[in-house]
Amino acid sequence: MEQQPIYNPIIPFIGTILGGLQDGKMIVVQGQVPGHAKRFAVDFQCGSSVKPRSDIAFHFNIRYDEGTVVCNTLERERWGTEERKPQIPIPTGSYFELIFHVRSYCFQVSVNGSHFLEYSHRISYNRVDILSISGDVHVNTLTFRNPN
Ligand code: 9QG
Repeated sequence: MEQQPIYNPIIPFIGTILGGLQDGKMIVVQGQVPGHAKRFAVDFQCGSSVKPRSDIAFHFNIRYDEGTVVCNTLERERWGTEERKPQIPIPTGSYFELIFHVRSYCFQVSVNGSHFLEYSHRISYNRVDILSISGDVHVNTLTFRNPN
């Protein structure tokens, strides 16, 4: 059974990814970045604990204030080595579609239909059960597509 889309979630958003992640699963985020945006993040988390903080398998963070995208993993409350791509794929003030495609070896991220980056798994994607979205972003629709 496919998870129902989520419309206009309040940000920060934290919600369950029903059935977790599998090779081929896609999470689609459609929204708009406000004109004044400094940063926003999409986090694929292993639980929703605040203290101690849950592991984050994949932190995808667009930093307008630094002109870069930062990707990382939080494990045992520590950030690993950042993978930076010094490019802003979504201008402030614009609508976007971000697709996170789970593959066996990585997360593939595309923006507005174009491949943007890949992030190799550092911790097993099957531990991920929570999606969190925070920072300067409006989300209109969150869609979950299971592999066939
Ligand atoms: O700064 O960098 C990614 O490597 C940290 C940030 C942290 C992450 C991290 O403070 O911020 O972007 O979830 C977090 O803690 C976010 C908001 C070295």
